[in-house]
Amino acid sequence: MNIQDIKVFVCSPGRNFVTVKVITEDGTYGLGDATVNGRELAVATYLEEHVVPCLIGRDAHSIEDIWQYLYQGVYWRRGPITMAAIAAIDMALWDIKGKVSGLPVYQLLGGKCRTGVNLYAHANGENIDDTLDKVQECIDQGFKAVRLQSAIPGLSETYGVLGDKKDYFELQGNRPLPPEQEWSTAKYFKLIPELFKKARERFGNQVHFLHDVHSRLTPIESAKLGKMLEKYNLLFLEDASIAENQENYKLIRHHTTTPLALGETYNTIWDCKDLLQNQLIDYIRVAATHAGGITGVKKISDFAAVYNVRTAPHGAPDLSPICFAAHMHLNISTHNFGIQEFVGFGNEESKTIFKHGMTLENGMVLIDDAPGLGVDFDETKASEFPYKRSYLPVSRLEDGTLWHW
Ligand code: CS2
Ligand code: MG
Repeated sequence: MNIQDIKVFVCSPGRNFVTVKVITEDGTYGLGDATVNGRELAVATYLEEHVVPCLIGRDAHSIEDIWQYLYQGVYWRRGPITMAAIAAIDMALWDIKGKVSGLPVYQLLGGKCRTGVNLYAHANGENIDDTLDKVQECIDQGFKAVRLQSAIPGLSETYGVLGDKKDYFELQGNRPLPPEQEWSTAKYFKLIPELFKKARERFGNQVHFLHDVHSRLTPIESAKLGKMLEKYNLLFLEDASIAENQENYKLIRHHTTTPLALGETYNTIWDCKDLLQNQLIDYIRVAATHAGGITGVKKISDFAAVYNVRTAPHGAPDLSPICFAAHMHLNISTHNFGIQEFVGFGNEESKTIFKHGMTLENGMVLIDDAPGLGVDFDETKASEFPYKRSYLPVSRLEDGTLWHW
């Protein structure tokens, strides 16, 4: 069943998404997500200019060979742009294989290991009490795990806090240039232990707590924070320090038993191999869109299983419902799945474009048995929301030093 055409769509229903549609000679098509937040056109061009011409006429069933062809067959390997392009093609080919076989992709991956996919929700507050009120809202909605992020007194904006925006789509908006945000580790350290102390006092152990440091601490600072939070028994502390140097996590691991999660910025197994085989983390957070698709994530997940590391796929609003669906098929069929980040199925505009049968029930996502990934994409609707350049923020210390956002 040969590939006849491949289309790339960039739309912006509140935020940009890059969607790939692979069409076979008999008209069967598959969908993939290639969204790299803030670099969308780089991926779209990579696909249209360098990948699509090489795939026309190839057998759509040859998923592994096409993956290797696009990965090993290219001299300039790895990186977010290349791997997102491979990811989108890979997701689309799995979608096609499911549709042709009449099976949901999870059946092709080994079938169900669980009834549904456990989630963690986001509680983002302007201060500690506001954050705890948001935790209560998540509990009321049935979530059993909640990530807490709070504004930091003395800092105008910080990662993960919505401020006066109603959702992440509005927060990301279409920033003409990267907004600059201030960071102070000292001010952060004053707040975070107090946040989790108050959270445990108010909620006891009824829910799991998580926190995303977003790579802002040096390893010894991460170790210190991990130690300070041990008594609050987090499910995991995410991106405790920058991900590029896997050695950082030897130092952090040496000092604290707070479980560690990392990996949303990783693109290949090579980025996390040392972390996994040395058991320096407890959860690997690679996303299908950023780590080479279903094929790429499966390779990493199986390697992680050897070292008792569970998966906790990235689930931010810049991953489209197609990526989220790919995660559901992976999560329900991966034995060492841990937990899935969940920020909703998108805003009202994006729901008119991306159609799916996934449902939210009691803090879990349930997927239906539609063949393939179970998501559809309305090209006409998508064209009503044209691309708008947008940037992620840049972070600086109070003295102006450029820092990790
Ligand atoms: C965050 C992301 O969800 C998370 O864990 O780290 O929201 C991240 O900031 C975005 O995906 C960046 O585009
Ligand atoms: Mg994160």
